[in-house]
Amino acid sequence: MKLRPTLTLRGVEIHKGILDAPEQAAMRDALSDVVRAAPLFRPEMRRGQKMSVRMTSAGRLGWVSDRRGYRYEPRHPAGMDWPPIPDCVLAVWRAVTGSERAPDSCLVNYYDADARMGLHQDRDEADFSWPVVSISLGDDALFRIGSVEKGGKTESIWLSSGDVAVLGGPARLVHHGIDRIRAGSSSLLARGGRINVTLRVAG
Ligand code: MD6
Ligand code: FE
Repeated sequence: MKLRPTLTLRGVEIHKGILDAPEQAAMRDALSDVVRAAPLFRPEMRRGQKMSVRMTSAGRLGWVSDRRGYRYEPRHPAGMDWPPIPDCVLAVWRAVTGSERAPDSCLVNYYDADARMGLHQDRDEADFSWPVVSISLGDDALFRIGSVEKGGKTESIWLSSGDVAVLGGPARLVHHGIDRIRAGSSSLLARGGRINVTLRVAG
């Protein structure tokens, strides 16, 4: 892993190309073990619409969404414990946060060619003084960043495989989302698509 000068967009710190190709492949393989232990599922939102992104988690707490709302749970909806967070993923958290405290939640999102994620804030965690660290693998994604307040101006940036984004400090609660994926832009994942991993101190 090489820490290079970061780029900052609306307070979000972006480390381009922090993972080289072998590191990306190792993380892909570690995440496929996570998915084998805790299968991807398509969460429902409060009104019953299904998200287009499929998800699972690793760590002590996993993020779930259903008609009862958004929250962290100690178990997968199918009942199993979440698997441990892979070491290669924890190493990225340590490198970009410098923190000794490990994250307790690792959300794994899988985007196929048509998946997207609407503008949202990450606000289901107990303590917003910890950053959220996000790792991109596979196809490029157009990441939109707005403000802490709803509405107003947004700016977008393409995230590529091996990039890491950090939402911390005054940017911890900015609105953000994924407008679209550039299908076929990466050959990292055999079936194509994109994986996004987000690390958090959740509870
Ligand atoms: C994604 N990312 O990149 C969606 N959340 O697929 C997020 O929702 C996100 O990138 C919190 C912090 C960083 C993120
Ligand atoms: Fe988010």
